[in-house]
Amino acid sequence: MLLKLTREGLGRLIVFGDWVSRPRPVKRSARAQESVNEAAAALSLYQFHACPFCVKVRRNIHKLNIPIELRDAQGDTPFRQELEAQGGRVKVPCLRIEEEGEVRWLYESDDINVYLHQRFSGI
Ligand SMILES: N[C@@H](CCC(=O)N[C@@H](CS)C(=O)NCC(=O)O)C(=O)O
Repeated sequence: MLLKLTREGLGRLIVFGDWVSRPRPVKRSARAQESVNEAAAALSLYQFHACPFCVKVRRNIHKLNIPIELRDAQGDTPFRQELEAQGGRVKVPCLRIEEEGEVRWLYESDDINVYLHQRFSGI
């Protein structure tokens, strides 16, 4: 119980720290941003609000200015069940990627950030 509270408190502190120190999002031409927005429609991030690994990925998403849908998988939610049933396990963050009719579930915050950088930082 105490451990859970400490973890939750620390998570919230990290969320606050992120909020006060967020980097500015990149600016693109309207056309480039539109193409990013279109690509982002095929992505969604399964996450917990106060998870430090999720904060790391959300920070990157914010900086790269990608409108990715965030899906809260904490508690007994449909998104949690979806993550477990289709992704294979409840671990966040996890990026759901739809590609040519196929769905891929990418776990690990570092791998997600590398993927997003490779795909969006040059646009
Ligand atoms: N190495 C992973 C660590 C992710 C991790 O430990 N996530 C925790 C939340 S902070 C989790 O999903 N735990 C499973 C659970 O709480 O059910 C990463 O960098 O993404």
